Formats: sequence, C-alpha cells, structure tokens
Amino acid sequence: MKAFSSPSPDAHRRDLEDWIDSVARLTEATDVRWCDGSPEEWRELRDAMLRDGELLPLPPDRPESYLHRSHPNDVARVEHLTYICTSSRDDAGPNNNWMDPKEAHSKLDGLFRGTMRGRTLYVVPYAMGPLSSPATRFGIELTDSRYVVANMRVMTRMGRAARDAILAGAPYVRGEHALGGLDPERRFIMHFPRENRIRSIGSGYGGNALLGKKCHALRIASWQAREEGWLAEHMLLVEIRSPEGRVDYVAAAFPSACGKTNLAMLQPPVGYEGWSVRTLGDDIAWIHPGADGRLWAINPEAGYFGVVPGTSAKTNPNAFRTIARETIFTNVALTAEGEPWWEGLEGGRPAVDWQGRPYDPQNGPAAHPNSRFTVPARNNPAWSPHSDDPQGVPLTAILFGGRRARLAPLVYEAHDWVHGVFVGASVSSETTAAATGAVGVVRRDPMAMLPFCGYHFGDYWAHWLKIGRALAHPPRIFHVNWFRQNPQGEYLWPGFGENLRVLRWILDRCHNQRTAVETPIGKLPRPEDLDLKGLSVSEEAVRELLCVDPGLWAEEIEDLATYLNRYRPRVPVELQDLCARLSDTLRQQARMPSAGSRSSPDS
Ligand code: GTP
Ligand code: SPV
Ligand code: MN
Repeated sequence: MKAFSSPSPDAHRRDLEDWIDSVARLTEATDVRWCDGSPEEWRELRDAMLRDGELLPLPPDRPESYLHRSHPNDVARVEHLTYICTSSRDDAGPNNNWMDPKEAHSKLDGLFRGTMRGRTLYVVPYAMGPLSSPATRFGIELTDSRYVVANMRVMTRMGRAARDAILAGAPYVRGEHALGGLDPERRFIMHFPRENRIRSIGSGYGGNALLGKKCHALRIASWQAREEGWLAEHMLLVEIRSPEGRVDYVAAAFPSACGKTNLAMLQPPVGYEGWSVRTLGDDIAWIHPGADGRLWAINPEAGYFGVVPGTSAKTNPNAFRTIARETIFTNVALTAEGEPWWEGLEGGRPAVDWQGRPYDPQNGPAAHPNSRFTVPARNNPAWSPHSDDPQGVPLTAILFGGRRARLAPLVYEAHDWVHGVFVGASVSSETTAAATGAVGVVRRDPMAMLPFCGYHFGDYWAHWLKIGRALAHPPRIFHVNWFRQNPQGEYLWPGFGENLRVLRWILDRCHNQRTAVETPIGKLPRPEDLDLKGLSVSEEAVRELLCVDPGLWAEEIEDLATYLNRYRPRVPVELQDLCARLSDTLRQQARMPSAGSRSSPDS
C-alpha cells in the first residue's frame, strides 16, 4: 500500500516505468510490449500461437475456440510452492508457506535472471471488477507467456482502460511472471502483501500464472480487505428469482472443484419453470459492508476458468452452451474428428488424450481431471446484467460447503453470524485435482480459503467476526454438502439443478417462511420442509441426508478443536468457546441411552 499512496502523477509513472525496466533488464527480455486488449492485438497474438502450436485449432462448429496443451508436469496449482512473504512469519500464519521477503527476492532474482532472453515481455494492465465500481482494483502482470496474456484477456477487464486508470494514478498490484523453462525444481509462486507484489516462475498454468486470479484477487486482496474492512472470498455469486418475483443474491464458498461453477450456473429443475437463476460470478467475490447494514458483493473477474470434466448438457447446460464458442480448452482430449472430448461428455470417443498421445485407457483419463475452459462470462446465457452494477449486489445468504462422503448433512443453518463463522472455519473437504497432490483425502479447508488466504487464519476469523459485528442486516449463513454417499459409494443427492430445492429452503428460511429443527450443529430441515416433489430419492436416503449423528459429530468437533489450536494465540476466543460448548453438548447427546447410535433430527 505505502509505496503507492498518493505520489505525484509523474512520480507514479516513473515508478511504473522503472519497475518494468528493472524486470526487463533482469530477465533480459528482447522486447517489451504493452497490451491494449484490442481485437487486432488478439488476432495477431492468436495467429502467432497457432503458428507455433501453442494453440491448436478446433473445428469450425466451435467458433474462435482453441486447444492448449500444457506441459504434463504443469497441470494444477502447486500449493507446496506457494508462499506468503511477510517480515514476520506469524503474519502469514500456519496456513501459509512463509519465506522472509529479502531471502525470497534474492532467490527469485536468481531464478528470473535471463529467462526472457530472445523473448517478448508482455505488459498486461487489468482491472478486477467493473471499471466504474469503487470496489474495483487494478494490476499489471508482466509475463513472457502468450497463453497467459490470452487468458488474462478473458478473465479480467484487460487493456487500455485499465492502463489509463493506472497511469492516472490508481494504485495497482505488480505481478511478475516468467515461464522459466517450466522446471518444477525452479517453480515458486510468491506473494509480498506489503509491497503489493507477486512473483511467479516456472509454471504457465491457471492459478499459478494468471496472476489476477488467486494471487491478486484472493491472496493480496484478502490482506488489503483486512486492512480496509471488507472480504475477498473464494465464492460464487448467484441471483435467484422466485416465481413471485422475489430476488435474492447468494454467495457460496466451496473448495476447488467442489461445485461453485455448477451452482452459479444452475438450471432450474423440472417443476421450477417459474424460477430464474442467473450467474454473477463462479469463483471469487469481493464483499463490502454497505451503508444500509447489508453486505454487497461484486465479482472481480470477467470470465470463467472452469473445470471441464463432468460438464455436459445434462449436468450444466448453461456452461455447456457458454463453451460452445470463444473458448480456450486446456488439457482436454480430442475425438478422431478433432472435436474436444472429456470424461462426462455425452457422445463421441477420445482418439487423442490430453497429452496428444493416441488414447489408451491404460494411461488414465483422456482429458486431464483438472482440464479447464477459459471463456468470457458474457457468453453465459444465464449471465446476470447485475454483474456490472458498480455497487454490487446485496447478499441474502452465505453458503459454505465441501465434498464430504460422510457426516455433513445436505444442509444446515447457523444460529447466528458468530456460529456462521464457526461453520465456515469448520469446512473440510476431500482434495481434488485442482491442486497437485493426493486426491480424495479429507482435509480442513476453512471458508474454502486454505490455499488462498494471504494471512494468518486466526486474524482472518477475527476479521470475519468484526465485519459481522458491524452489520445491522447480516446475511444468514448455511452449510451444504451435495456429495454425501451411501456405503456403495453412490451419491445420495442428485445435485446440480436439483440443488435449487435446497436453495429454496435456504431462502425461505432467510425470509422467515420455513420451519427447521434445532440440532447442536445448527438448524436442519425435516424431510417435509424440503420440496422433494418429482424427485426419485428414497425416504431412507433423505433420512440419511438429514441425519446428525452426535457421536460422529463429537469426534468431528474434537478434531476441529485440535485444528483451531494450531492458530493460537490468534484464534478468536468466541470460536474456541463455541467449539468447547458444542463438544460438551454432542458428547452428552451421544451418551443418552435413547440416542443409541443414531438420532435423526425429526425424531
Ligand atoms: P474451481 O474452479 O476449482 O474453484 O471449482 P468449482 O468449485 O467451480 O467446481 P465445479 O462447479 O467446476 O465442479 C467440479 C466438479 O464437481 C465437476 O466435475 C462437477 O461435475 C462436480 N459437481 C458440481 N456440482 C455437483 C453436484 O451438485 N453434485 C455432484 N455429484 N457433483 C457436482
Ligand atoms: C481453483 O483451483 O480453485 C481454481 C482454478 O479456480 S485456479 O485458477 O487454478 O486456481
Ligand atoms: Mn476456484
């Protein structure tokens, strides 16, 4: 912050030029090129990438769409190589890898040195948020990757307007990115919150390289948000209009590859024809307390970088139509006809896998499990025109959720804001292919921010509590789990469009129009409180989905207490007290002879 606080326009401009010069000198870039975001620029860039095979053409029935194959060792975020560099290790917290800024810079200087010899350094000015919004922030990413430029062009408001705002004196985040030979041994994603600076080397993929996304809009922004009194969250943003014309906005935090894009693009199921669900954002929300005592949210992004596998006309028809044109596919397979193909797509057969090899099931899935589409949000038939509202949209509800085969019920409501923060802090989920490492391991992922919070989780939870204390009309907070399984490993809940039935209960709760049952973990619907008309879910499955097992929950809460203890002394006492009280209640309930092994909320 400090370095940029109100210098004269000339000094501001000189600072900017000096920075770009210094990076160009360090990397020995052959030339430096400012991006203006124009269609001509895109055509030139695209043609060059097609010439060099960095983009592969797709058939004409997919206008302006391309395939990119990343290096096989560079296909996901690398959490173990992602660092927060603050002078005090405590400020980064146990939730982050930490390195001293001096040490980090000297390491990075070495790694960046000479990496752009013979290459062009692109200067990518971008805005996160609608240009007219007071919540919008600016950044400049310096990169030698044309694929990164192509993605930033879709994912952010990139180009001339952002450049002009920055030149006129707007503060901005400095991002430095180099492919550096894509050597995993020389790969680091480092953040310097005190300098508003990000330095990333050795990866060209997604959140590692598109610095406007997770690096800026979550890690750096979360730090700024704490200093300035707002929230930068890993949340989708969706608009829900009921047949009576009631309009609500919901934000939801689920860990990576746990259903944000799908919920944000939800297609109302049969029987919900009068409902309209529109997308504001699918990954990140910036949330500000409003003068009216409510929370107001914007989506800082302009595109979707979404998980491809599982996307079909059945599961997510809006996404399916969105990616029918102007889409960069990364790491999907191809059919014999050269059409993109992925697991979960209906029809077609893979001929060539994501690495360009003839498809052989022995080699694993045809499309990489973390293969992605990059597409402008405007392509979405369900795009909400409120996406560009400068003040954002007011939140009725905040949802937290994870991928839990057991334990977590379909939905429950927090008692109040403090309990809601506790529920957010308690999120845990099975790991997915969105990050390198084992898949399917349950890990704690508070607020779905474990890989993205730019500071100590204890301070983060305290910040959430502080935000809530100042709100006259806080949104209600809920927890959802679409991923509960039976012992045979089948999902108990159909999910996708049918999730609107759960959202309906949630919104009715917010408008005091629906009943619930009190349980120690929160308020749950009884089976008859949910609209299950026309659904083929067995009564037994519904009971299972809505059951709270006090014995298992007592263990869960004890595990949570151990986890929270890692953040002492910064973990707020309110959360520790809640944890202790809940643990007592659950243990008592579990020992009640009548509770036996199971007690369902409607018993
Ligand atoms: P990131 O972009 O990594 O942050 O992921 P995301 O949270 O946006 O997840 P996304 O919506 O892309 O979903 C990831 C995977 O979960 C896809 O394979 C989906 O098909 C699947 N999925 C999404 N919603 C549901 C659901 O309601 N039920 C089930 N069973 N699967 C779902
Ligand atoms: C996630 O992993 O949460 C994503 C993809 O949205 S990435 O942009 O790689 O972070
Ligand atoms: Mn995400």
